[in-house]
Amino acid sequence: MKWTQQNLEEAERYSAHNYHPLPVVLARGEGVYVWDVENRRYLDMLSAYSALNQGHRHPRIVQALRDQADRITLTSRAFHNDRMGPFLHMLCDLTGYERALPMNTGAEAVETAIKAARKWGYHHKGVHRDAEIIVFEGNFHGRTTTEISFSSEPLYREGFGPFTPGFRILPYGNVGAVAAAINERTVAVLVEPIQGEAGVVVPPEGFLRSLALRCKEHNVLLIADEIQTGLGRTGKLFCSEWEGVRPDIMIVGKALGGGVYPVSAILADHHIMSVFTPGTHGSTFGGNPLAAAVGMAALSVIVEENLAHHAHEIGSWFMGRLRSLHAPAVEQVRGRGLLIGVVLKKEAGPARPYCEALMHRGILVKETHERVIRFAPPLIIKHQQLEEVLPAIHEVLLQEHAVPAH
Ligand code: IF1
Repeated sequence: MKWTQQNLEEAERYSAHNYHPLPVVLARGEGVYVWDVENRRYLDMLSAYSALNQGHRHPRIVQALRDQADRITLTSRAFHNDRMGPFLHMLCDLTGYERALPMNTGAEAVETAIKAARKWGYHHKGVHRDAEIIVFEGNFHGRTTTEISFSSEPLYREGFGPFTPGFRILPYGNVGAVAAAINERTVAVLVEPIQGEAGVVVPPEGFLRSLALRCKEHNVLLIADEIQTGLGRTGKLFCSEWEGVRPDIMIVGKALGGGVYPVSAILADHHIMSVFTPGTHGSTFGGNPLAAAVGMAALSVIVEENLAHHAHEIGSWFMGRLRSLHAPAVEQVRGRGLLIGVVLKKEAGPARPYCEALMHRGILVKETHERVIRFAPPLIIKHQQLEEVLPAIHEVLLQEHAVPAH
């Protein structure tokens, strides 16, 4: 316990307290497993919120990182580098978009999509001023000042104003509300195909499809934030595919960096992407050769190991098993592929103590929105590895964790 304790105290003493992590200090990772400083092993069922779809330290991704580190790592966009072109080529071929704009974090990619949509609105749609973007209650698109401007979560906003105007927040899953809200200044609808942070909220069947139709009808861009749901997580390369939808702008991040480096991008066709001309947007690190080399390896692994299909198969099976536990504390098991939320009943108390109990049994998960336990293991996970932890999950869900009222 000595190392754990020392580390927790150090973090407590020196870090900004903007997180409430589980009290586990990780020192090593491989595949679906991580080890703490006391060398205890855990199954990682969070995967850094889907940034580790390919698992920890995937050999091909780490090799790409090493090889590129031995050549050149950063050039800035003042010069070309020999990795960015091949990376964006691969990304476009794989996704069917004409252009890609590389950034680093998810938050930056969302910002990029917002800027693209606004400029498209002014230059192509003929909106004169005050472009509007429709977003949804419960959304999570990042932490920049603009992104929290349209968050419906007071905790993310309080004390951080003034905010960026130009956003309308509508109920998630309600296309009628969108149709009614679209006006001559509406340039885009920004949507998560499944809301991760809100508690793995799956919208009603047909929502995305009708949304895409409404957007087309009114010449409004559909922007899908697939930072968390993309790259195989929900059983398709992109979650939008489940509804046969091709968004006008696709936002990717997290697993695009293969768990070793931040890599994000927006994808769109030329008629949209062409709003960006030299000097209008950029980033010191976006498209750097190290990121590009890692991005290519990350994509290859997803494709060649057939991770999307695997996530679908194993995810459906695992969700079925979770449901068949019939744990009295559980209200609902929902999700798609390997993005799964176990919603607890009110009387079962908050999800946090369940996560702590799972941690003590060698399973790492994190609560989201009080009452939801999110299960999102790396997509490389095997049937047998999930089978092994089911009894422990069952045991924890059957236990009494509710804090007694006093
Ligand atoms: C944190 C949650 C997940 C995202 C979507 C953009 C971003 C995210 C759909 C921004 C990031 C993260 C951020 C992380 C926790 C995590 C999260 F719990 F907050 F909600 F995944 F579910 N769009 N999500 O999910 O990407 O700038 O972080 O690269 O601690 O805030 P980023």
